Amino acid sequence: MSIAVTHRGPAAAPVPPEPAPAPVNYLNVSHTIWSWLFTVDHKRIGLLYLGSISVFFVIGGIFAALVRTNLLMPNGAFLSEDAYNRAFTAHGVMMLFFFLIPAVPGVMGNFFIPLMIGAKDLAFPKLNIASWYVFMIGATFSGWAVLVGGIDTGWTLYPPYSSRASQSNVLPGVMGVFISGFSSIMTGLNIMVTVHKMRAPGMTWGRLPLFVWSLYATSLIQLLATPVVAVTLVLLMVERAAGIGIFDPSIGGDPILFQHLFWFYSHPAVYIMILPGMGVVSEVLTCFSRKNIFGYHAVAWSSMGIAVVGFLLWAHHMFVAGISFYAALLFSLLSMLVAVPSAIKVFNWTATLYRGSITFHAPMLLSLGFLVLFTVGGLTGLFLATLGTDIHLHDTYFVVAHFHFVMVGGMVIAYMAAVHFWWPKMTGRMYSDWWSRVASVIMIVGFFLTFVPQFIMGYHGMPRRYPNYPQEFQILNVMSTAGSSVLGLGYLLPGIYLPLSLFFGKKVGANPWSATGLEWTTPSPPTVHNFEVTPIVVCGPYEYAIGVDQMGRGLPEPPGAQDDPSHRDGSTGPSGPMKKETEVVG
Ligand code: HEM
Ligand SMILES: [Cu+2]
Repeated sequence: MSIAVTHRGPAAAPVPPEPAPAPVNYLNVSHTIWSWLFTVDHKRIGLLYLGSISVFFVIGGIFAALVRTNLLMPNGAFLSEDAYNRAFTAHGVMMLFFFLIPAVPGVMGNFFIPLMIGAKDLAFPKLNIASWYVFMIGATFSGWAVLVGGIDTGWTLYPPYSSRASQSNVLPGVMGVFISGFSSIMTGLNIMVTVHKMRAPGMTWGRLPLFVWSLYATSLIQLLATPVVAVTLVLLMVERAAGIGIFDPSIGGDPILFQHLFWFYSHPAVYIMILPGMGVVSEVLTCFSRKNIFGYHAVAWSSMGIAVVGFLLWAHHMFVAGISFYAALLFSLLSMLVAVPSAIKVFNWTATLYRGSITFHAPMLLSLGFLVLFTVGGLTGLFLATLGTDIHLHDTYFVVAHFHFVMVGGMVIAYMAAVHFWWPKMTGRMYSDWWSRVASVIMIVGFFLTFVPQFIMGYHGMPRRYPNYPQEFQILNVMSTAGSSVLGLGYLLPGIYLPLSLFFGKKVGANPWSATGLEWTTPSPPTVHNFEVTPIVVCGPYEYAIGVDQMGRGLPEPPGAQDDPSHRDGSTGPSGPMKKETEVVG
C-alpha cells in the first residue's frame, strides 16, 4: 500500500474516509438462515416466537371472522352446523394455546428478561431454542388437525364429545396441545432459574422491574399447572384410542373428573394469559407518566398472590355441573378473593397516573385501554362467580364477553403495547407515531363495539356455541360483527406500519422513551452479549422523579418534552441538569 502512495505523489486526491461500519448487533452479526434456526441467543429466539405466534394469530383471526360472519343471519349465513363447531374450536385452540399463552413469555420474556436483569442470556440457552422447536412441533400437529377437517369439541375438549362421540381430528389436535405444553414448561423453568441465578450485582428482588415479577409468577403457574393438563390429555387420548373408560360415562368413565382436571390447569392458565400483560402495563404506565410506580411491593406481591390463589378456584367453571352446594359456596368465595389482588393492581396503576406528566404515545394509549377493559372483564367475573347469577349467565354470550374483555381487551392489548414499547429496542427503528396512535384508538373502539353487544345478548339469554338464534338477537349480532371488522382493521394496521418501519423508520438511540430499565442502557438493537460490562444496579426500577436509570445514570429528554413549557427553561424536571450525562448513555 505504501508503494502505491509514493507513486501517486503529492498531487494524488485525498483518500475518502471509509464509512464507519455498522456496529455489530444481534441482528447483523450473521445473516444465514441456519444462524437463525440454530441460534441460542435469547433475542433471536424471541423473534422466532414473534414470527410464529403472529402466523397463528392470523389463522385464529380468520376463524373468528368466519364465526362472526356466520352469525350475521339468524339461521347461519353460510356454514353448516358441523362446520360452525369446527370453526369456533379452531379459533379457540389457535388463539389460546398457540398465541396467547406463548405471546408475552415467549416473545417479550425471552427477549427482555436477561436485558432487564443485566444478564447475557437466559440460564439455559439450548433449552430455550428447544422450547421453540417443541412449540412448533405441537403447533404443526394441532394446525394440521385444524386445517384438514378440524376438531368439533370446543377448545375445552369436554368428554364425551372428545372421547368416542366425535368424528373429527381430536387425536392429533390434542397431541399438539400436549406437546406444546412442554414448551411452556421449559420457558417457565428457564425464566425462573434465570431470575434466581443471573441477576446483575445490586439487582435485588426489591429492585426487579415489575415485568420480571409478573413473569416470575407466570412461570410458577406454567411449571406447576401444565403437567396436570398434560396428564389429563394423555388420559383423554388413551380413552379415545383404546376405548378404556376414564371420562366417558357410556364406558364407565366420569366426565366431571375431566372437568376438574381440565380446569385445575385452565383456570390458572388464564393467569398465564393475563399476568404478563399486567407486567407490561406496569412498565408502560410509569414510563409515560414519568412517575415511580405507586406501591411497588403491593404490585409485585399481588402477582404472586394471583398465582397462588389462582390455583384454588377452578370449580367456578362447574357451578352448574352438579358439584355439591358447599363446594360451590367455597369456590365462589375463593373466586371473589382473587379479585382482591387484581383490584390492588388496578388501584396502584391508577394512583401512578395521578398527577403524572402523561404523554399519549401508542404504548400508553394501549395500556390505558388495558386499564379500562381489564377492569370491566374482572368485574364481570364477579357476576359469574356469584352462584345465583351464574346459573342464569353460564354458557351464554355473557361469559364470552367476560373472557374476551380480559383476554383480548386485557392481554392482547397489553401484548400490542409491549410490541410498540419495545419495538425500537428490538429493531433499532421507530414506527410511524401517527399511524400507531390511530391504530391504538381503532383497536380500543373496535373492541368495545364487538364485545359490549355480547354482554347484552348474553344477559338476555343467547347461548354460546350455537350456530343459529331467535330473530330478536340479530341486531346485536350484526353490531358485534360490524365492530369486529373495526377491530380487525386495528390489528391490520400494525401489520403494515411495523414491517415498513424496518426499512423506512427513523433510527433510534439507546433510549427513545427515556425509560429507566437496564434494557434501555444497551444499544438499539442490542449487541450479541447484551452488556459489554456487567451493569451494577444502584436503585429501584422506576426512578423517574430524580431522572436516573437503574445504574444511576441520567435519562435523556423524554419524547414530547419539547411541547411541555415546564421543561423549556431546563430548571424543572429531571431532564434539565441531567441532560449532559445523557450523551454518555446514548
Ligand atoms: C377477577 C377475577 C375473575 C373472576 C372472579 C372470574 C370468574 C369467572 C367465572 C366464574 C367463570 C365461569 C363462568 C361460567 O362458565 O359460567 C369465568 C369464565 C372464564 N374466565 Fe374468568 N374470572 C376472572 C378473571 C379472568 C381472567 C383474568 C381471565 C383470562 C385472562 C379469565 C378468563 C375466563 C375464561 C376463558 C372463561 C371461560 C372459559 C370457558 O368456559 O370456555 N377470567 N370467569
Ligand atoms: Cu376460571
